[in-house]
Amino acid sequence: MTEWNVERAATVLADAEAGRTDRGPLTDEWPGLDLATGYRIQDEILRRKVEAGEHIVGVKLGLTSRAKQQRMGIDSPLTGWLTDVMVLPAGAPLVTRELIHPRVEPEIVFVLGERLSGPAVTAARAMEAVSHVYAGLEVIDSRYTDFRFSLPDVVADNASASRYVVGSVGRKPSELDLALEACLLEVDGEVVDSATGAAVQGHPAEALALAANSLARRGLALEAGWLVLTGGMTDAAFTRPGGTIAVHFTNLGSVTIGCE
Ligand code: OOG
Ligand code: MG
Repeated sequence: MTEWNVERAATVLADAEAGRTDRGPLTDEWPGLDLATGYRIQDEILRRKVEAGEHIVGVKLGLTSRAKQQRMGIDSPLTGWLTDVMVLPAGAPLVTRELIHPRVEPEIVFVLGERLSGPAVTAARAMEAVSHVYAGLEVIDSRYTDFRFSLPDVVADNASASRYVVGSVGRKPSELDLALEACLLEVDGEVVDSATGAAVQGHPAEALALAANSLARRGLALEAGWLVLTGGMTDAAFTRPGGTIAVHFTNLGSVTIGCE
């Protein structure tokens, strides 16, 4: 049997993404896969994408809310990379056949006005680095069958990152109480879930600080101009061709994805 290593795992996951096929979690075959190695696999997949011409545009957090942690059965937040090809422009359809089994979740999105580098970043310091806040919908598409994975698996798989849409209403952080900022998640015009920003680590700024501090442990920082998706506020909604998923925020406007 072939030995597992970072390169092989990166190839397997990159092939699954490119070929729109799901597979069992790496840890079924590689029980020794640990969190640090998971991040090395994530970084190797990113390195190959950048080599192929993609640009890093930011970072996503995952599993920052109880709703997400309970659904996925993992209680540790994690980070993944966002590149320019993952952007779904506002109004563009989500072509479900281009993906494996996409799900959509509402998120609060930060744009950084300055570099934010850990360790010891506090929520207050993190907010100082934010230039604008937006509504977002993230499309996650685990490369693992039925979204079944352990923490090192989902880290290796870039936190199931696939696509994201950013709303058109940008607010200065000082204009909002983000813990109280509410969202309604609608599927086909029906409200299926709701949350406030407090669902995300008590305040999305805590999630941003967590990302900065977690990256610092790998010698990395959040760069000026980057987007940060702070994590699903509610459970993710399933997509279907012909369906519509929308989120409506109190002050951040609405974002809609039509699926085909
Ligand atoms: C992992 C990615 C989680 C979030 O916002 O919590 C995530 C998954 O649920 O597949 O993006
Ligand atoms: Mg997410």
